[in-house]
Amino acid sequence: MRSWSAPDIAPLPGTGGPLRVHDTATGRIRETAPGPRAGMYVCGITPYDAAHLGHAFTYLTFDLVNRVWRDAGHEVDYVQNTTDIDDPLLERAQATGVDWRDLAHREIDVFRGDMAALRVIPPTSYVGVVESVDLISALAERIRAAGAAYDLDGDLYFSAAEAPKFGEVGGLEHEEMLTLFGERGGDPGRAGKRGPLDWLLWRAERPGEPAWDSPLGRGRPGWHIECSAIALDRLGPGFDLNGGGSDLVFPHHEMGAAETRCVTGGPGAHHHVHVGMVGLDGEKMSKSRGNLVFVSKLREEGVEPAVIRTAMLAHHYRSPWEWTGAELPVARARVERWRAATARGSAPDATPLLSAVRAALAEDLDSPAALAAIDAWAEAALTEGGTDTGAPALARATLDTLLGVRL
Ligand code: 5CA
Ligand code: ZN
Repeated sequence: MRSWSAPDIAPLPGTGGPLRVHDTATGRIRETAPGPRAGMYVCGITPYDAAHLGHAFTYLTFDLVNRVWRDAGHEVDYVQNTTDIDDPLLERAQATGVDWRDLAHREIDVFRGDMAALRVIPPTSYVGVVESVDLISALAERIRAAGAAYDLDGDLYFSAAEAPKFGEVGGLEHEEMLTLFGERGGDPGRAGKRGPLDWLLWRAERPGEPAWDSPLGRGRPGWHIECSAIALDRLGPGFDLNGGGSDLVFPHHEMGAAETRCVTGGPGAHHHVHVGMVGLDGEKMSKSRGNLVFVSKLREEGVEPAVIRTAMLAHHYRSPWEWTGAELPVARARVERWRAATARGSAPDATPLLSAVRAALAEDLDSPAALAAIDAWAEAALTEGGTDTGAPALARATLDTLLGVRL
């Protein structure tokens, strides 16, 4: 489906170094080693409500990955899905008396507007589930042919016992998996399953639910298989990085990796990267909890996207944090100070600043350290002045190109 409009990206002198980033599967910060084309898959929204700040934090994180890779000279194949058919979408559509397709289209449009405003580089492939039903059912069919799936009253389940490296992404204990599976869209208690962690690949048609014809019968895809199918189709086996919020470590990315391993022998991605949850009032910000701060609402209230972006970049992507609203005036003051510093005719040499920002981001996307380097440069520019007439433009380009903050 249509992606969103791309921000223009100013060129920077020289190139950045390789990106090192935390990998959930090994628990370590490891160097990414893409070829000329880096491949990244990021789990997209389920479009039944507008994008909240938690979503935005996740997409900003992978936007940094994108920018750091590009700065290091790679082209980036960036694939993102959107879950435009799933239980929560159907439930919301029914509850509000809206056609599920209209609801999805409307919310995807708001999301596109938010992402473009935040200067998030768009995916090269933005892919809906509805348009991918054939390739998803084809993967389910391959899994069945491999002997890893079984039928339960017309539904097709992956048998977790047939996943030789189950646990390779999250490294969780069985009990913990069971709890999370129940909390996050799974059905550990369904009667007739061979094992409680077995998951749905294909759901046979139910009265009143949308369904598509497939070699598995009429029905619709389960959740995890949409992402393994789209990633395999667009990026092939063995791509560089798979990402999403930390709520997706289990079951979503574990089960997706098992599906991919079943048909390719490998887990799909070389790196599994997860973003800490943004909360409000001590709870994860989530559509089902309803404790949301919407990006679109902040924009309507006149909050500058550069300020929203700066407020988020003040947090390291792996730390969970709480949105209190107090971030906004702090970020606004910061942006104003950077503006004042870069509005001068001359300033201290910004070449060391560019190196410092590159180094901070290349070491596990340390955006707070990058912002601190900019603060220090701006402080020097405003208090001591400087004689480098190219420095203000270079500092602006550094912020724009590497951090996506256009002053
Ligand atoms: N459509 C699925 C992924 S295939 C999904 O999880 N959709 S979502 O709309 O619930 O979330 C979209 C993305 O935002 C996911 O990567 C999710 O992990 C991330 N996310 C959701 N809530 C938060 C939050 N509070 N903080 C940070 N990231 C979040
Ligand atoms: Zn996903």
